[in-house]
Formats: sequence, structure tokens, C-alpha cells
Amino acid sequence: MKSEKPMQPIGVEDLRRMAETFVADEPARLGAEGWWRPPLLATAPVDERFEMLPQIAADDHLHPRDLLPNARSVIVFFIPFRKDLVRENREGELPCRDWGLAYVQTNDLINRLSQFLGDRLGERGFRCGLTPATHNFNETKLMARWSHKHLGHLVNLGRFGTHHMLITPAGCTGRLGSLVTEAELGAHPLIGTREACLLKAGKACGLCIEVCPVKAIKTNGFERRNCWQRLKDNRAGLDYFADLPETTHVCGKCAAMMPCSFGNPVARLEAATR
Ligand code: B12
Ligand code: SF4
Ligand code: SF4
Repeated sequence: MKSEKPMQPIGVEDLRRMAETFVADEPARLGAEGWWRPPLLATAPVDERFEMLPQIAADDHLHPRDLLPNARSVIVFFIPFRKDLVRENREGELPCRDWGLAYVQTNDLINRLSQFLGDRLGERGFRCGLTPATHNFNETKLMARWSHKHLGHLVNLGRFGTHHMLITPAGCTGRLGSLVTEAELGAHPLIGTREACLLKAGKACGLCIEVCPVKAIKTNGFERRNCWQRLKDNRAGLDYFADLPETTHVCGKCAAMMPCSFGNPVARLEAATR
């Protein structure tokens, strides 16, 4: 069912600009330097591709129309972290304090950016369906019924890496958010290569496999329980996380200073050999 407000045009470039401004304004709002590079945003029409979600993600994964019956487009955005934060988190086997803080502040930023984009679309007469940044997952299965990574893959914002994270043109270190809307935004992909992970593209790498302190990452698999235990141990054991929320579950060694941390290494390689 359509909303009753008159529809005014809005395009993906408007949404990208709004997202960039929103993220750029966040450090001033916090009165801090902030952790972020400019965000990326991709969209796709709600078509048959989204019917494969229960096959490629959790078997009870939702369809965009489960969030919003008249959903016409899916919007996925990625807020990349600054290099100095990622470099700081590379040291040793434990996450640094700033990585925990950035996790908390970025989840909040994602939730508010989703709401902001939803409100701007709403003002133009388009309803939206929103979902939270994280901690919306089943702790037994360790899967969510709405996986931003899989949505990001389907709207061609990025590609899965061997470390099981999404690699975008701005890399993999950062966080994802997504929403659905009645607006017809069309297809606005951002990834230009079939793979974005060197190993998946048949090149040498596997650095994320080597660096994981609990050996959770395999060439073709992921021991999600080992990773989850590590994240919980970090939260429970690190004094400098004591004032952060109980849900501060972080590590991120597999995303720190990797060839895919800040860009698409397959695109870089293809450009260099052209
Ligand atoms: C549950 C969860 C976890 C679990 C399980 C992790 C996992 N790999 O999914 C635990 C607690 C272990 C975890 C850990 C971490 N998480 Co987490 N987590 C989530 C959550 C809530 C849901 C993820 C989900 O449902 N996965 C579904 C399963 C099926 O995915 P999967 O295990 O990766 O397996 C599939 C893919 O790898 C896929 N795949 C692999 N190759 C290919 C190729 C193709 C073509 C296709 C179609 C699929 C495919 O196949 C697998 C089976 O389908 C999301 C937030 C959200 N709601 O989306 C954040 C999220 C995935 N986490 C995130 C992050 C950053 C982390 C950590 C780095 C912790 C930290 N912040 O320090 C680690 C990284 C672990 C890792 N190497 O993946 C980010 C990832 C950002 C990104 N660039 O992708 C997310 C998206 C949060 C966010 N809002 O940004 N997380
Ligand atoms: S570190 Fe290498 S193997 Fe791991 S995801 Fe990145 S490019 Fe792929
Ligand atoms: S987040 Fe840490 S424990 Fe989990 S897979 Fe990456 S390196 Fe391993």
C-alpha cells in the first residue's frame, strides 16, 4: 500500500550526499576526531535475486518485503574506518581500546544514519523498513535473519572475502547498514570485479587465515564458534573495555592492515596489469 503523501523524486546521488554529510558531521557532534572515512552506498531493485537469501545466508533469512510489504529498493551502506584506527588495532593479539569504542560509536552512527535516510525518504512520501547494525542475531546459530553482508553482496556493494567479511571498493574494515524503501532507486552497484579477495581470485594471500588468533578462518570455511568465544573473552578479560557496553564484542585482527583493508586488491591488481 502506498503512503498518501505526494511522491517527490529522490535519487541515489541525493542519498549518497546525505550519507556523506551525516558521517562527516559526526565527529563534531561527538566532540571528538571520529573514526570514519566517507561512506559508500549502493542500491538495487527488489527483484528475484533476493529470493536466494535463505540459500546463501541463514535459512530463515527475511525477504525485503518481510520488512516492508511494498519494498521496491534495497539500500546498503558501508562506513569505512580510518587507517590510523586500523593500524592501531593491528598490534598484538588483542583489540585496542579505540577499536571497541569505534565499534560502539559506529553501531550508533549506523542506526541513526538509517533512521535519517528513512526520514528523508519518508518526507518525500516513501515508507522505509529499518534494521539495527548488529546484535540482531541468534546466539545459537550465530546468524542473523537480516545479514547486511549478504544484502551488500546482492546489491553489488562488495564481494565476500576468505575472512567472510564483505570487501567493498573502500575495503573491509568498517561497518555495514541497510534499509528497504518504497522508492524506486534502480541499480547502483559499486563493485567492479567478480571477486575482491586475492585468494578467491586465484592469487597469493591468506593473510587473514594466518593472523587469526583462534584459527577460526579456513580457506573454505569459518569456525564461527571459535571467533564468538574470542570476542566474548575479549569483552570479559580486557580492563580497558570495562566501561563499554556488555555487547562490545570485538577483535577484528583478520581485517587489520590486510591487502583488502582499505580497498579492493583485485581491482588494484587488474589496473596494474592492464
Ligand atoms: C552473527 C555475526 C557475527 C558472528 C558470526 C560471523 C559471521 N561470519 O557471520 C560472530 C560473533 C562470530 C561475528 C564476528 C565478527 N563480526 Co560480526 N556480525 C554478525 C551479524 C550480526 C550477522 C552475520 C550473519 O548473519 N552471517 C550469516 C552467515 C551465514 O554468514 P557467514 O558466516 O559469513 O557465512 C557465509 C558467507 O561467508 C558466505 N560466503 C562466503 N563466500 C561467499 C561467496 C558468495 C558468492 C556468496 C553468495 C556467499 C559467500 O557463505 C557463508 C554461508 O552462507 C552481522 C550484522 C548483521 N545483522 O548483518 C555482523 C557483521 C557480519 N560482523 C561484522 C564484524 C566487523 C565482525 C568482527 C570483525 C568483530 C569486530 N567488530 O571486531 C568479527 C569478524 C568475524 C569474521 N571473520 O567474519 C560486520 C562485518 C563488516 C564487513 N565488512 O563485512 C557486520 C556486518 C556488522 C556490521 N553492521 O557491519 N559476527
Ligand atoms: S586478507 Fe587476503 S585472503 Fe584474506 S580476505 Fe583479504 S584478500 Fe582475501
Ligand atoms: S575477528 Fe578475530 S577471532 Fe574472529 S575471525 Fe577475525 S581474527 Fe579470528
